[in-house]
Amino acid sequence: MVYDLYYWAEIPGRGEFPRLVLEAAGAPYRDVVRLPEEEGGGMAAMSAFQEGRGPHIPFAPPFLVDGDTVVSQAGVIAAYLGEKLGLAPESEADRQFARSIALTTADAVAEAHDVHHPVGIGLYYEDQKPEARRRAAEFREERMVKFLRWYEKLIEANGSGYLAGRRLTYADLGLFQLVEGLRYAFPKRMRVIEGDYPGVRALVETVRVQEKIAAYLKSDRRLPFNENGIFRHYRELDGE
Ligand SMILES: N[C@@H](CCC(=O)N[C@@H](CS)C(=O)NCC(=O)O)C(=O)O
Repeated sequence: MVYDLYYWAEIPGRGEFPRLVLEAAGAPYRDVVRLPEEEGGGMAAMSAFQEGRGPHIPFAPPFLVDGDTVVSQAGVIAAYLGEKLGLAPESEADRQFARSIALTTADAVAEAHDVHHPVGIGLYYEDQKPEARRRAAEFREERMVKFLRWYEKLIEANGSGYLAGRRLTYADLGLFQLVEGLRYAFPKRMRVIEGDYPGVRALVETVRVQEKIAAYLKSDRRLPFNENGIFRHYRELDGE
């Protein structure tokens, strides 16, 4: 079974959360929008799906199509794939909690996005710069620390080096992507605070060297962060 992942072709964005799970598991998948139209890809394929093929119509990308099953919401897709592909914890309690972690990571991602778009997602960054500066200060000082401290506490309490259970899961892959995104968007701030979270740092490195992830990160399937995406680096929004 080949999974179909639908997401914007030019940014890693939220599509990267399910994509990392597919890559870490070595699962066969198509990044549909990145394919040529002659092969059933391109933006037309994504629009057609959102307009035409009910009853399960996703509100926004990313979404995954697995036969008759359609799943949207980055954290939910990551959980769905992780549970199917052996990248979820074993016990029921840990499996449930891993889902909570993935959705909390999605919240953190949304907040990182809202730093550069605090007034409206349909407006240009240039039209909301003063508000973005205010939002960025609060995000850097309060929210980044609160999220990272929570992940650190989870790793400490769990005792295995992972966020939930005793093996690498989609929740860990999500933390990897969040930390990489924060490092890209807020390099100065991350340099100052990262050292306070040694468990998080170690887990990010564990993910980076996982065999399939290491190969993926070197491939051209891995898109760099950029200023059209969720994690954007604007010098004026970063600070120690
Ligand atoms: N909560 C959703 C958010 C989805 C979302 O906002 N997707 C963006 C791209 S990252 C989009 O294309 N949104 C279109 C829209 O909201 O109209 C998730 O985590 O997947």
